[in-house]
Amino acid sequence: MDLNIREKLENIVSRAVSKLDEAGTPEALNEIRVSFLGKKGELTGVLKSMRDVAPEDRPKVGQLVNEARDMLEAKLETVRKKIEAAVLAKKLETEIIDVTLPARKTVFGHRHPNTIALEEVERIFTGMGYEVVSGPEIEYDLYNFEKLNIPANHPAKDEQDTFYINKEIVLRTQTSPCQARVMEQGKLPIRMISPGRVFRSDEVDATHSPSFHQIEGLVVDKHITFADLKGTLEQFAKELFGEDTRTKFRPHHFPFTEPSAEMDVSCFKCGGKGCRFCKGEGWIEILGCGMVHPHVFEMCGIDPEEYTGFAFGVGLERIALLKYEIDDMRLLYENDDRFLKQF
Ligand code: 2NM
Repeated sequence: MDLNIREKLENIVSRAVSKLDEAGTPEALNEIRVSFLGKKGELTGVLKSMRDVAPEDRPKVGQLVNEARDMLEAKLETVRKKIEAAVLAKKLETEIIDVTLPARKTVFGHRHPNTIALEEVERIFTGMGYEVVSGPEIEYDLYNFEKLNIPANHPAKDEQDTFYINKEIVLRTQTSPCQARVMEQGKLPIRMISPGRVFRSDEVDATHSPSFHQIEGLVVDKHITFADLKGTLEQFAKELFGEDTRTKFRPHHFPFTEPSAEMDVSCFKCGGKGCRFCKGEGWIEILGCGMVHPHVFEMCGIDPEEYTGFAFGVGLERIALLKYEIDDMRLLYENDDRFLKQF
């Protein structure tokens, strides 16, 4: 029998064992396995060289190779278990969780004062059977001005006041274009409010912002009168500012209504006696309103001989500032958590 082979096998096994004793990772282990037992491994090489062994020696040599392979496989298994145990021990040590640590508090946000005021106004009007309708913030000049009886040379259309996208398209300066769209659809009667963002080319100060919010209302039906307007807006004021609130209508001008008025409410701080809050007036200006102009009806496809209606517009920020006694509109947009969480 070829003694060389026995020696060769012993050498292979002893080198493999000492390498395995040093292996520390599953990857190193695999590398060693491949280099000895793989297709091109050393032990496999010995097996392949069996053709050169004399036939009578082959059983013995075969047995030796098998023994060597069994030994290596057993050793591999032992080392694999050792490495796995070490990896697990390391994980348990580094990924420790201290279940006694206090939990992180969940911080709940809450509604913005604008949103609280908006939902209050929506609640009042939906309670009276109004629908809430929204429309595009980027509008055609046609809907923002023309159909609302604001002609080409009107000062409201000045580039100083209105953001123009191009000659025909503007950032809406009011939400009434949304109402012109509803009137045009021709489904009557109409009872709607349209809240939403509007844009005017204003400098930022305590009472102005280039982007703010309006809620406009519109009622169209047969036999709607100024008495309906007064009754509705008086009820709105009472629900918003308290049962004892009184209202006052002063004549005004809007292009889209005739007659037009502004509505004041008695100061809900002093009850009308005059205080710092109402600047000694006893009254606070709250909204604009009026009977829809016959020309607006005509341009929106409604017969002004058959139908009448009233409309109004109120600034959302104005309501929020009044209701929560905030003296600077900018506070509403700064999103300082310490400010917002007071409401
Ligand atoms: C206001 C004041 C008065 C108004 C008019 C219309 C429409 F579409 F019917 F013509 N919507 N809103 C209106 C009327 C708005 O804001 C101060």
